[in-house]
Amino acid sequence: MRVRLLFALFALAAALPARAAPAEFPVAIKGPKGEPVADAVVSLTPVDGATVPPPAADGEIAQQDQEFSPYVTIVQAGSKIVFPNRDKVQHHVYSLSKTKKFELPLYNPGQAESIVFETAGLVTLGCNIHDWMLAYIVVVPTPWFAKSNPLGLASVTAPAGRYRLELWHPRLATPVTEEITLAGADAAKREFTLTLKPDRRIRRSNATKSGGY
Ligand SMILES: [Cu+2]
Repeated sequence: MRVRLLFALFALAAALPARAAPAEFPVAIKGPKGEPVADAVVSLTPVDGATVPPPAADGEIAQQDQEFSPYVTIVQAGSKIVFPNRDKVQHHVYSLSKTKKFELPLYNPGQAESIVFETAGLVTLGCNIHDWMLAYIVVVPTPWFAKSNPLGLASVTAPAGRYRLELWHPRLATPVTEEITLAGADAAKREFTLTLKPDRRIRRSNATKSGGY
């Protein structure tokens, strides 16, 4: 009886139309002069009530050569990020952002603490010892996101549905938001031209680069 019920369920599942396979949504991000923009974050959050799978992978932000690597990290809310210190010097990683406040004081070479980011939002990382160290974590409520490469290209692979597209960049004054529909087939490449603020990152002098703490 039980076996027969199982067969019936399998038959039913096979007869149901399968949800369209995920398709690519490619974007090209440009600056005001048409130059490619790297490190832009594209995320697609369902607005049609579609279920979102839980985070699949942890993130990693290393401290290496007295810099954070990578500069921009995107994770789904609920994800864990590991912070390995690959330097021979101490760091003091901190965030004062309301999305997630934390600090890793007296953070020794070889340490690799991890922190869970429960809430969607922006987290700005700094180091109390090395002023120039700066990185961003964009926590998004969706597993469908991508970061633009040095050619300004990114591609999000997501199932068919209706989404709120959000575009963020460290130098973007206001995030770009719009609603889009993915039909279940690879979409045509969308181009976004962003108005960017000047890069205000602290320049690191050669003296501090070769020195250690
Ligand atoms: Cu540091």
